[in-house]
Amino acid sequence: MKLLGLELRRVAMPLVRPFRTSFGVETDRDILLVRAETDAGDGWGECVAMGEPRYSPEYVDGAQHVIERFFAPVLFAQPTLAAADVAALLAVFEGHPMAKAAVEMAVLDAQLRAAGTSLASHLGAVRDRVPAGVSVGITDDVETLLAQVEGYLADGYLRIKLKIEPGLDVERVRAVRDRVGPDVLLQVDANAAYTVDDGPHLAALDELDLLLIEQPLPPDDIAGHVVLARQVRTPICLDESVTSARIARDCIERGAAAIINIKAGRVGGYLEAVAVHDTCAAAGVPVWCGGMLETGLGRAANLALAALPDFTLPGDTSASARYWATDLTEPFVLGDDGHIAVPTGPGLGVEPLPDVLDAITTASRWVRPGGVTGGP
Ligand code: SMG
Ligand code: MG
Repeated sequence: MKLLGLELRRVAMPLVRPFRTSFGVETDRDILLVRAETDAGDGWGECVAMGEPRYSPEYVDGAQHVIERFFAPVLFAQPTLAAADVAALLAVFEGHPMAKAAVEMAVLDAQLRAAGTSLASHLGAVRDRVPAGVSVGITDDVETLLAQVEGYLADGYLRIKLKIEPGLDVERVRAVRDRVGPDVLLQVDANAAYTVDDGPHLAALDELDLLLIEQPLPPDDIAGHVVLARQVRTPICLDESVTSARIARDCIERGAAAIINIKAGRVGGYLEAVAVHDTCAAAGVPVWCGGMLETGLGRAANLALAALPDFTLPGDTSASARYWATDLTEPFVLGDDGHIAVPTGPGLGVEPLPDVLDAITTASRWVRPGGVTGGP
């Protein structure tokens, strides 16, 4: 396959409700889509970088810039390009895993569409539907939180994840546990808001029978997570810390993580995400698929990934309606059984709906070997 061009397209999508975490509030997404134009056809990628560098150092303007300025020339210089080459070619550039993942996803979609193969089967999926969890943001008051949780359970979600931060944690989670009863799968995500000194405080969560505590400490505090794991009975799950299969192995061997959240954007692509999965599976560590408020494009890819064998916990792979009044693709719906079907068509198995795409596009630039055309 020869890469002929990359379209860097920005779309604006309002969330159905604000999503507050310990690091900020998302109300509208400004999303970078990447279209790979190849001599075998086109493919789509979605960059999960947010507008501001709060979840991680990446942000959407920076991702677009690094793709155009540094990644594109390297990829255009290849006489032929396969998706499996992208990560190695871009490894000369430090960091920017979300930007790298978006480009790899677009090339992979083009390649698989041309071959008539679904992403799920290419990655090694063993399921045709995956259990859906939902991530519930921090709310202004506990009644709003309880109402949202009850609404999601009524929708059919099989697992609830509560965002927490210091001061809005144990009591809030206890209120939810009391309301939903002992059988609902419940977990929390701190997005790195605590320090290792909070161990005794976080141990108060143990009696609430949680599946896991996600990323309590800063991403680089692996040693702190090891200490915490000895103070808290609830399993520690790492998200932000795990940026590669190598780091996943290190976290597991050191006892910093008993469970791992896999996000392709965080680890530089769906192919590295499979490597993280394989590393965890070999170590007997369960994984689940994280979410970054994706459109239907990224959601399709996440569902394919979540169909791999070691994804034994429900992920943040919710239905389109959890995020958007109108999704960019045909909407993903929650089945009566609380599962979402894994796409089966070639590549991602979904495409942007042309009318929706036009309506929400705020800018488009085409990067080609001969130069750049189009808006900002
Ligand atoms: O896509 O449902 C989703 C969001 C899931 O909580 C979620 N993601 O740390 O796991 C996480 C957060 C990161 C994104 S917050 C803007
Ligand atoms: Mg997280």
